[in-house]
Amino acid sequence: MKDKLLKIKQEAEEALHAATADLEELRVRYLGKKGELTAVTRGMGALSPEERPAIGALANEIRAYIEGEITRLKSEREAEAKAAKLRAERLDVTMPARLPAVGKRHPLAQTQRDMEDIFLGMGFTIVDGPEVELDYYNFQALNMPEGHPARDTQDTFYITDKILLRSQTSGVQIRTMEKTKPPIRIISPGRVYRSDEVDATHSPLFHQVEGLVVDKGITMGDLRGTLLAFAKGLFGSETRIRFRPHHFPYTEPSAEVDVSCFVCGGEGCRLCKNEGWIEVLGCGMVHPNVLRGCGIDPDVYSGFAFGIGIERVAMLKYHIDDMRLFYENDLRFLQQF
Ligand code: 2U9
Repeated sequence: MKDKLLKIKQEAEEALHAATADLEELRVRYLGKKGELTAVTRGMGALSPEERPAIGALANEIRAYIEGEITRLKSEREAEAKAAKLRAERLDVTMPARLPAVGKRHPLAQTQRDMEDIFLGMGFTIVDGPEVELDYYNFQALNMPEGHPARDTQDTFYITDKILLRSQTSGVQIRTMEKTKPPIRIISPGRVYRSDEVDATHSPLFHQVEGLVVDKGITMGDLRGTLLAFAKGLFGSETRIRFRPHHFPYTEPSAEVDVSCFVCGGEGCRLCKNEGWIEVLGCGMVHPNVLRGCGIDPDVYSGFAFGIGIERVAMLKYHIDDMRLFYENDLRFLQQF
């Protein structure tokens, strides 16, 4: 019986230490109720009382050995599996994070903000108004009665005879003058519409910033000072401006304003087409008819107004030669800003 036990131990030892050993199966095979060791110890009744203690002790020792080995091997395997899992799932927390895709402002929106900031700094307030406008606020109140030839240069889209898409933001200023007593110091940025064919410099929808100042004693000197400060703020502190006489029905006198070229400083280059000057805006002293129409006495008050195309400014600043790029939403264009 002793030989049998030692044989079991030897077999068990070999089986347990095989790399592929199924430990649970081996536990059942040797230690289970129907296991080999159990079968031997059951047969101990046939032994003589002298033999029994020694064989019993050996059987217990072998059982303990097998049990111990199974427990030890199991935890060894568990530890190995855990270590392998940790190795496989290794995470380098010091790696740089994947950056979220951050959007940025559209070049037109950025240009509009830059312009707004300059005027806000000079004490102007931003005023909004409707893009769908009455003929009265877009034309009539601006000294352009029905049939006035200047209406042709600002032809727009009509919803009815009397309702249209605004061709300039001036209606916002008219409404403000109707509602508020001077002093008035406002800008009205926003979308405007014209019935123009699309090309590199025209679009049926574009953007403007218009400005209006009305108070007692406002002169062209104030207009010039304001626009010079604006030009310096937008194009650099070395910028100069010049006025060229012009005509608008809503201002008198009227002027177009050029800035000295911010690329060559006035020497002449490709951007300014060797002129040294670049046209950027129109302006003038508010026409007395316009003031009167809003209930402001032109003998007491005077004012100046100006209009600036945002697309034109953005094209100059960013050296963009085709306006259509602003509206196509091609990321290869937009991501450059
Ligand atoms: C009121 C009175 C007068 C606004 C003005 C211009 C001159 C002008 C253009 C600039 C480029 C339009 O975007 S553009 O095509 N605008 O030249 N705008 S004076 O004059 C006003 C506005 C409101 C009550």
